[in-house]
Amino acid sequence: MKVGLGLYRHMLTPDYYAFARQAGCTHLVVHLVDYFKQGASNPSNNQPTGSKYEPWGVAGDPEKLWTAAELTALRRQVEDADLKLAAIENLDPAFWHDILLDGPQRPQQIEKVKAIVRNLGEAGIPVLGYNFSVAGVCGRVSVPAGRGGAITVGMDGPADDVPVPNGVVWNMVYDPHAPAGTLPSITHQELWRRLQRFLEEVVPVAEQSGVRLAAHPDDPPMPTMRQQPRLVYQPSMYQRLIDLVPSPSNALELCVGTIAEMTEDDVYGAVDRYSRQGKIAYLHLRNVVGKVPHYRETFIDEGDVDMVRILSILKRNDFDGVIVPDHTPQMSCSAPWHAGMAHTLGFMLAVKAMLESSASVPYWPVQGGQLRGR
Ligand SMILES: [Mn+2]
Repeated sequence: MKVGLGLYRHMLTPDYYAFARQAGCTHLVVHLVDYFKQGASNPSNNQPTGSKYEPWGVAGDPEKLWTAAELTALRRQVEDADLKLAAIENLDPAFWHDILLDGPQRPQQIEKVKAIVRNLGEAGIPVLGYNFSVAGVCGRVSVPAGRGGAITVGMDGPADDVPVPNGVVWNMVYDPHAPAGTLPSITHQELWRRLQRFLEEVVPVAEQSGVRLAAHPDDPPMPTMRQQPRLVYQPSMYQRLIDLVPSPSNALELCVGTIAEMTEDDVYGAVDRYSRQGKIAYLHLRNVVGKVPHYRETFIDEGDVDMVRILSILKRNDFDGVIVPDHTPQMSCSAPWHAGMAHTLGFMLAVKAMLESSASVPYWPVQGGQLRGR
């Protein structure tokens, strides 16, 4: 397993690359979507702006696709900093809103997504993370409920079912001039139909390009949010997604925290099952207390999830991909994001070192995800 760091667009600078190297990372996962309202400055905690139902920001320019030249330059910049570019995370709603919404521009937008996938392949970037979600990440609150009073996010009961306004998808504004009103609700069946069409059209291009599409589950994993269905809100739904279009290029951006928030199954079984199938393109690591709709995100070394057990399972199944910290609670200092990431990375590196150091691991999972010696 490889340890990486996720960087947002405004963080693609020598200082952030140096921070990643200093914290022990070998890989980066990069977000090219601007969640920060295209502002000149960004909050020191580097959390996407927007509140419970306020969009994160305005989507990008639909005509400015991420080109092979731009992506190649980015990969070289990252490699010049002695890191490897493991993945691009998330598609800009400007490129694919009508794929999610089954709108009139869908045919052109499918071609745009195919072009981006080809560009990634040409640039030598092996993975494209995506989140097939209409409402996106929303409905959570930030509260000082973390260890030591750290501000953290979570849910305290079901969110109000505030519908998604026209012109918004995936919690970003793609059409500021959309007529007043809200998106009609669709069924789960219809959302899966849209995903299937998307995969059937894009996965073959991904195969040809040497790129893996990697699906993030719905965060928070409620059956519906904002009167829209969620796609992957139980661990088994990942299997349904994989089986829709069997291909090495139809893979997962497995988010341990989100899966731990789900009400069914257990997170260890899910990590075991999907890593054994070789389906995890890369992994988000974070800890959590509780399950939807009552949970909060925690620091990596506390919470419900035994992270040593998670990483042991991955090691046993020869997972060779990249693991990045997901979000962390905000640490009280002038650089909450850096402090949270350094803390999480230190923990990850320690467990990795322990698993790789010798045969005398304190406990070791046997087949089936069960542990002995506990
Ligand atoms: Mn995640």
